[in-house]
Amino acid sequence: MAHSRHEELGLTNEDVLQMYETMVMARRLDERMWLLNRAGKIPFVISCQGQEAAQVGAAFALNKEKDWIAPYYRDMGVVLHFGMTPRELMLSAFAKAEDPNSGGRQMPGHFGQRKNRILTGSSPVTTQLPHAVGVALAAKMKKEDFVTFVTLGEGSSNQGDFHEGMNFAGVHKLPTIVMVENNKYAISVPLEKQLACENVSDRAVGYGMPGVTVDGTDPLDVFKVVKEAADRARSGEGPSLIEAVCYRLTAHSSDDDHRLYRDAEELEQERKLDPIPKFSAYLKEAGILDEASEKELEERISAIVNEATDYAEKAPYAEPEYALRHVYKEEGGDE
Ligand SMILES: Cc1ncc(C[n+]2csc(CCOP(=O)(O)OP(=O)(O)O)c2C)c(N)n1
Ligand SMILES: [Mg+2]
Repeated sequence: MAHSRHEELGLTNEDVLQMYETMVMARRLDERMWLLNRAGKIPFVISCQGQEAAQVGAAFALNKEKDWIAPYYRDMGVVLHFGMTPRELMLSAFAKAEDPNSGGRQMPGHFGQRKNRILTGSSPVTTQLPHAVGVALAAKMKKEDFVTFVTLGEGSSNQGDFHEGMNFAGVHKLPTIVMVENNKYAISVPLEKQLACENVSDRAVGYGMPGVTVDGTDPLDVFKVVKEAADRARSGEGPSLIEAVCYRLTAHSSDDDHRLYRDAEELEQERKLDPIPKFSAYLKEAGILDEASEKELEERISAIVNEATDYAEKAPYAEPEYALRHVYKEEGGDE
């Protein structure tokens, strides 16, 4: 019997089921966050919907015990795979003291968790790229075998930090992987008003690194190219640029009304490429998933999302004095 695509990539049936489960977990958490926002319970949502395949496919190609990641605000799929829990994501959405990213100070989506090697990021887009490149420089100087993985949106690839980070990584052949999640919009600005070249990946040549455009609605395609980039990085061949083409299925954020700049028809067309039903169909065709096991998976995830929501809703806010922690050096403190 011919091998399935995932077997050709060295992935087992359990691996791809795990991929799917992480994608669905990200989607269901995200959907719950919108409900909580519209119910007035959480202040802000910035979605991963439509980008889960790119995120989870890429994360699976990394070594989550060793590699350092610098995710951007939509990367719920990436941080879930690296070990951030649904409960922790909900604590962040509710801005509670136990939020691992910032103790409830930051907006959601500003991931940062040392124990899972998730670099903390800040709000100016693309600032995470030079940071990831700097950590890759550390890997090279210390002769350690980890790579760094950084993501951003296509609009953010026009920001100066992109050029500076990419150039430095290229010149010094650093072990870093840059993945642009091209969701075709930067808030209200469509792709054709963002770039004069055809693909974001066309820019790689200017930095002396390979650039590849991949279907970001297919986790296996993304896994393949990120794996190749990770192998290159680990063997000293330097950085890679990957453009994962996907689509933003929600408004930019819970504060945006996308009906003002995007037609319903376009959204309907793009919904047909929704990575979740697409990967479910692949798994069913490969005989790995069926109606019954899919229902069981959805119920399991739903219970986890419910538990995470209840826990985070009941959790305490930070004490007001906490606002000063990590800002000034504390007597006797180590931070
Ligand atoms: C330096 C900077 N300029 C502007 C903003 C405001 N801003 C936040 S997200 C965003 C759009 C980014 O679009 P893109 O990079 O395509 O990412 P997407 O949101 O589509 O995933 C902008 C302009 C910012 N955070 N930082
Ligand atoms: Mg975009």
